[in-house]
Amino acid sequence: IIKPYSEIPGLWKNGIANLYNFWKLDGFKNLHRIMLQNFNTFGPIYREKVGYYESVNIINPEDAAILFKAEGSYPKRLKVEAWTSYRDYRNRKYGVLLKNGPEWRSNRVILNKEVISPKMLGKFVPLLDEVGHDFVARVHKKIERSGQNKWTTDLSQELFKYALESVSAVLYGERLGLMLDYIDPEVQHFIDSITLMFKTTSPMLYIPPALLRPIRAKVWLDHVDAWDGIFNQADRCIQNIYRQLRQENGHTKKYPGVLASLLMLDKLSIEDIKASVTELMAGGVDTTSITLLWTLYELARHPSLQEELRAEVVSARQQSQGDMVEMLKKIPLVKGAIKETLRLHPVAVSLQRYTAEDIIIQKYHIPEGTLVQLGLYAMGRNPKVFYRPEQYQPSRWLRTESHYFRSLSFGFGPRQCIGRRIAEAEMQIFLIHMLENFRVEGQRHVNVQSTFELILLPDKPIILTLKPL
Ligand code: HEM
Ligand code: 2DC
Repeated sequence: IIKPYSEIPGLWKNGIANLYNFWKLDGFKNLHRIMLQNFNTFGPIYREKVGYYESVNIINPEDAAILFKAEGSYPKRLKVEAWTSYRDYRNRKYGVLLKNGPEWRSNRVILNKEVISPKMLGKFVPLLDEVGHDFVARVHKKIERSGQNKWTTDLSQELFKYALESVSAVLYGERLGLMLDYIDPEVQHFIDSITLMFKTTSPMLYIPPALLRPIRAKVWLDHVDAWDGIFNQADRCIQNIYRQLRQENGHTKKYPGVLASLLMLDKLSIEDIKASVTELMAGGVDTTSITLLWTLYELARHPSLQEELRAEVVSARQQSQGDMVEMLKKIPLVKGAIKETLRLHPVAVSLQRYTAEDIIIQKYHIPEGTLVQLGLYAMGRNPKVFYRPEQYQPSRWLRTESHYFRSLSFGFGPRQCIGRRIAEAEMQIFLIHMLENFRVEGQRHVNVQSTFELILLPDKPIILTLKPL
């Protein structure tokens, strides 16, 4: 028996009252915990309306499968109005992140070949490996300078720089030089702008920018400043490559990076290229760096697991004799660790799609065009989905435990994270180098949780100690 849409449990009748309650619970920071609680109250499907944001929420992998099978040829996520409003306000084009429909698809197909195709890995890996080496050298120097044969610090700033250096190396085929002691204040401003951009986005998920802009609300003004900082720096990098390309006008053998490849390919307009490359550059900083920070945090808490990973890396190094692409095929446990980090500490609290056809989930009818969210954070911590979910266990991803629609940290299908291959290679290479050089230790009894600032972030600084092996 199929029940009608209107019978889905949940609080969806008064968006404004719900927004008020949400705000009282400090919901802007606790979205992931509120979702978890809602699943506990209402079961595996609930309907919700907060402010003007209305959705149906699901948690089971089997239901996720139904949702993604109904995403159609132009999969569409929740529209983040703060981001589109900024572009409309400044008259800038949308990149793949924000485009929809056939235009999204045609841009995405061209970008896929340059960014996410497995063929590109061979080009990216040497660039990323160099950044990994430089990071290790930098940590050794910090350890030496400390005079204590160890370095105790909050690594987040260092990881932001590592991530930006890595994604820039791939996009521009050039180094920014962020592993050096002096760092350009403009680049620091870019990094700070990304964090501010995410932070100011979350309130505007529930209160439309169209209301905030005319009253010159602080979040809107800060948000505009943040994107201005992002676009200014990206424009500088892009101009730089564009100029070089016109001067050289010949082809060097070296891989020139994603941007130059796209310009030479000449299939997308320059404005479209700029828009997407800016998104890639901005999307490539906080995401991977925070995931690496969480991974180091988990490895510090699990010393014997850390040794197991180190043994895997050492043996992979021997077997591949310096060929990094080969080496990346021999580290299943390191890959499991990254998946496990993202299960417990996902970047995205949810995945969403507007359904392209009517579907039935948990016996409820859901009409075409409904915004359905899979609670990724809640799913990762659900004992019905993952055996002993509270345990950090990379080996669960090697075993026969079912993986069916459980590994979704980068999303799913043609609209999944376009930075996925870059992110994975960058994170694997980072962990390889760190495990080969340092032992990571943490502070005892400090329990770090997530806070929602559009992406999920650690709610307090993570202090780690790095010791040379
Ligand atoms: C989209 C996660 C790193 C750029 C997404 C989505 C998720 C995600 C969940 C939405 C996918 C969907 O709706 O199915 C992550 C995680 C990362 C990461 C967990 C690292 C740990 C990156 C990096 C870049 C990037 C390094 C850039 C180089 C993007 C872009 C989109 C996206 C541009 C939108 C793609 C589209 O709409 O076609 N990411 N991401 N991400 N990500 Fe990532
Ligand atoms: C945030 O309720 C919670 O990868 C909302 O690299 C629903 C929602 C919609 C879109 C999601 C966002 C959440 C989290 C951050 C994501 C974003 C799509 C892409 C973005 C997942 C789950 C991210 C971090 C991109 C960012 C690119 C950058 C240029 C802004």
